[in-house]
Amino acid sequence: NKSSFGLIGLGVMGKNLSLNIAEKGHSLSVYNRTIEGEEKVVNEFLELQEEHMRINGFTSLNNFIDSLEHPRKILIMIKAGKAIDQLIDLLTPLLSEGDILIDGGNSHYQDTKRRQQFLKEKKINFIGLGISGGEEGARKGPSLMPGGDLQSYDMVAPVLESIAATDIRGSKCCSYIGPDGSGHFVKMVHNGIEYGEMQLLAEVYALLSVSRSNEEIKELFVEWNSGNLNSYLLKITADILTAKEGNRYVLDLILDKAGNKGTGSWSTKAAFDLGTANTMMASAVFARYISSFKDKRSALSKLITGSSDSDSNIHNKTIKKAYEFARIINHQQGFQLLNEASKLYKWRLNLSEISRIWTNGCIIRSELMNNCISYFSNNHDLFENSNIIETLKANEQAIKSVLINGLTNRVPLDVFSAANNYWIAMTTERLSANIIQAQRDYFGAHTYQRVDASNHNFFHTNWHKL
Ligand code: NBP
Repeated sequence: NKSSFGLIGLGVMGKNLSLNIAEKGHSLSVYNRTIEGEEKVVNEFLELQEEHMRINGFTSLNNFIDSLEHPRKILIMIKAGKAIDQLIDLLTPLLSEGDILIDGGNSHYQDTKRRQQFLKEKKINFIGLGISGGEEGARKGPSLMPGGDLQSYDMVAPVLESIAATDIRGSKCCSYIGPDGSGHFVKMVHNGIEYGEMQLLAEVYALLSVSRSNEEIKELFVEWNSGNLNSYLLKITADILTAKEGNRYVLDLILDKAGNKGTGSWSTKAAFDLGTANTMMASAVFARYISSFKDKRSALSKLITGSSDSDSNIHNKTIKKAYEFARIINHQQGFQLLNEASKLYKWRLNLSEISRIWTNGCIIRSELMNNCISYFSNNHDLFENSNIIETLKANEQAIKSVLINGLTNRVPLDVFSAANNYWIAMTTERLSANIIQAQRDYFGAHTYQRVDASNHNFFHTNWHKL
């Protein structure tokens, strides 16, 4: 009896996805590499199997491959990067024409495209699958973003759709994204938006903790979460705030150095390549880097003596409005990056459908994401929606107050500032870029366009002669 599906890599994600797949009634073969004859990983995993599940474990790649029905459908859940190429090299001689490999790791979309082309020559199909939801999502229902050849997707859709989260209308949070690396690109931008959302909450916490207790902040977050600001990240941050070990907050025991696995900087680099202004995710990435300079920060902090000003008079409502404002900007920028990539790579991304599969199972699920389904059914840009513009206009004063409060209290507000600057610039008809153009022309004869010329010609001024 051959298995209908295979999974390689029994790490955190692989184990939970395997249990999820088997629970949905699919027969499954699993494989994990064995280092120095140690078969513990596979054996320990098989003990987690429940009675009704049909999982077979393997420590030999040959036996694993032989155990699968044709065409083989194999989900790879190992560390992204070189390990994937090494595994593909081991797998290709064992596979047959028409087999389908699915990479569920956080691989770079350009690597996915390269691997698809390489495997296509061998008549093996390759799907780049973005997965969000972490450990819990993997077990109970993740959000899935598959990209590659549509016919191959159709063949694995019954398994992928059966394990995905369900949205409020009962549809699965798994949808064909588009060709080549589009699934991994969309997952990467998901993470970029996630960086912005997380940093915003960290900044709200920093500002509020000037004058409020963790309990008070939690109460506020719980209240916000019952309305239109509802989100998974807000909910877990509320939980985190009051978690204690003995009589100490866990938060106070955690070193203030933020880690990262690179997807935020990949998104930001993609924004540079595509010429989009993803200032919030970029600021969030840099804020993490700055936090990691702990020793330098500690040393320099000793040089700042004397009491700085402080102002604890900021209203809860003001912070709430500023937070609402900045979240909209973060989403506007994130979807804009998707839209630009879609145009350049001809992916025909459906932003409304992407919003829908991000409404459950994933880390950035929220009420705002729910609303994005309808916002993007007619438009490609949140700024084209009049309700969005009205909300941003109505909250502009609040973000200004929040930034002033941050300056007064010496609290860095990287992403709030980025959100505000972007909005101000985007709603300003004439910016100071005329100076930039003049400087470029002065030192490098780079030329500039003129406001008094009706055509789009470029002009040069001999600045030294004026
Ligand atoms: P883990 O670190 O828990 O597991 C990594 C797995 O990769 C283990 O099974 C490990 O085998 C295997 N592996 C490595 Br490392 N190098 C290998 C190689 N050269 N050949 C074969 N197998 C190799 O990672 P995870 O959190 O399960 O993440 C797996 C993938 O899913 C990553 O790409 C990650 O970015 C992505 N992802 C993670 C999350 C999350 O929330 N954790 C969410 C979404 C996507 P071993 O047991 O022998 O070391």
